[in-house]
Amino acid sequence: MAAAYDPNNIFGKILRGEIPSHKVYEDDIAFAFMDIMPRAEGHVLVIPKEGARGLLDVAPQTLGELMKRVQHVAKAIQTAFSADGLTLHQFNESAGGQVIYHLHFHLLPRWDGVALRP
Ligand code: DGP
Repeated sequence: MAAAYDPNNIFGKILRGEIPSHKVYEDDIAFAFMDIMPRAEGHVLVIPKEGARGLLDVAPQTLGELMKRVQHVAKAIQTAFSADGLTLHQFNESAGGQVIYHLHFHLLPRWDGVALRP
């Protein structure tokens, strides 16, 4: 069973403005910013303002609203970076590859024949 949400995680600090980020979108539900270790040009993270650890504990209504923002930001970055496609990643718990324990979606613009960076 997953641990409780800890607001002291890095993305919680970004939401509170305690550490800087390159913001690309914000409203009452979501915040989007550039990934500090981009696996592709234009790699963006979209997070809820709600304190959720991962996919399993976020409120379903928040998740629905959040996915509308994911789609909105995806369209914007696909256009801005003239991408041929887009990959969406979302990790849960260390076994699932999660490092920062605040729910987030990775939006990765993709180009034909171009692999993700390691
Ligand atoms: P994961 O939890 O495995 O989805 O990976 C966390 C991602 O967060 C990883 O791609 C790097 C990114 N990241 C970690 N620390 C910071 C930070 O301080 N600022 C930003 N913008 N991104 C970060």
